[in-house]
Amino acid sequence: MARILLTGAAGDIGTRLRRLLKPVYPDLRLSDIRKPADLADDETFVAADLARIEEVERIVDGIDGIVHLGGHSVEGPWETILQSNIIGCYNLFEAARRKGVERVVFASSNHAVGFYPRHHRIGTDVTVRPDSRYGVSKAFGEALGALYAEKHGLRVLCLRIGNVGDRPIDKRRLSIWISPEDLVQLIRIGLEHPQVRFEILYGASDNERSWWDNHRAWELGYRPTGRAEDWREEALAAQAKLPSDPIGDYFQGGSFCSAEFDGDASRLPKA
Ligand code: 15L
Repeated sequence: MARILLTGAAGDIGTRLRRLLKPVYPDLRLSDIRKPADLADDETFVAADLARIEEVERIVDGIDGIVHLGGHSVEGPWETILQSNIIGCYNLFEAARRKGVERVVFASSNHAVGFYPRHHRIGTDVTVRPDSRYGVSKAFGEALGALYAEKHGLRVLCLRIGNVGDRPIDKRRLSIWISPEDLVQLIRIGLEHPQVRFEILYGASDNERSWWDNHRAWELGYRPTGRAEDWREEALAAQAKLPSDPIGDYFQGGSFCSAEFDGDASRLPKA
């Protein structure tokens, strides 16, 4: 895997990954709709709007493997999700096929399954239960990945990423946090592991309170070093300062579930 493209390079996760991926993949091409403000002299950047396939074909040309973080990374209006995450994701996979790219690591999200309750331990084979238009777009991306893997032989790893950061910032994140270094381990599995054809894994560190069965990641060699519980006290202290959110606190997706919620709350246990 010599030539790697990182989309979404100007975003929060992209900014962290640029620095961690460069020593592993020196021939790293960065892309985003806008140039990162802190682009270094040894970094290669090509701007592209994911909603325009001719621009996506240009950034994908000559590339062996793609780490696709690009798109809108939280809930947004339908038109935004449609252009960035639905059309943009289709363009990415289709351009990869046209240009003969071998592998794609797709940044999916825990929000593809956010409406599972927290007491429910889930694997990656459950029916999706998106908690937002954003979550729907991530489920769509996973489905596209499966199509391009089965029909066109692209090797695809979808990572249902929890929350990337230096440390877990509240109670929910104690279950879903992933360190940037552990995320890089998973990305390397997607770009290099010979057994990867189509896989969905959870992007989480070694978290005691995890809601997810991620045994397949371990089978593929994942050995996370981050442990959310090391920040237990700080995370729970931060949680204590947050307003109560009975719906968000019940479901895995947190506030993505409670936002715009006008469904049947009576099925939730009383606090
Ligand atoms: C995500 O998918 C988002 O990209 C990120 O901003 C966080 O909201 C994260 O999920 C989370 O669930 O904490």
